[in-house]
Amino acid sequence: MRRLLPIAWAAVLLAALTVTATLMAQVASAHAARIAEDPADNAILTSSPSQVSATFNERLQTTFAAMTVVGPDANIWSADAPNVRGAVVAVGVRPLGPAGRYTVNYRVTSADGHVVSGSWSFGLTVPGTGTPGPAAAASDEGGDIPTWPFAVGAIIAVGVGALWAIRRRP
Ligand SMILES: [Cu+2]
Repeated sequence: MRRLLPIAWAAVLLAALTVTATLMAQVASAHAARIAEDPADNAILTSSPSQVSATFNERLQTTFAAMTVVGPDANIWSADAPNVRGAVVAVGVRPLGPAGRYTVNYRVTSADGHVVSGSWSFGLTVPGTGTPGPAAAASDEGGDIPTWPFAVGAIIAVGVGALWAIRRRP
């Protein structure tokens, strides 16, 4: 029993530290938050916008911004490089093509250096006559770093610690 307790406590401490680190990572990633977008999330359009833009709650760094528009055909429909002005990041859009869902993916750097990424989408109901850019790479399809591996890691740490303590029981 003398050996069992410290091991169990070590496992609990490790799990608590992991959960804390995960929560802190989420707070940090929430620094520059998107507060508006154009076209709006889930907007239904009948014609192509000339550009798409996202507005954040704080000014962004003008370098290292990425923004793409990926169409229902998995091709890129944005044109050129994104433009950052203050708290707004925008990118030009080609005349659109097939009707369907277009997803805007972005990755920007807030003034304090934190990288923020995300996406939103809008629908086009009337097909356009435009031609697409290149096929989107998997990385253009967006998504944030998932936090579930940290939670799984914490559960495994507790499980291994408990198992080890039980096996050492005389
Ligand atoms: Cu920050």
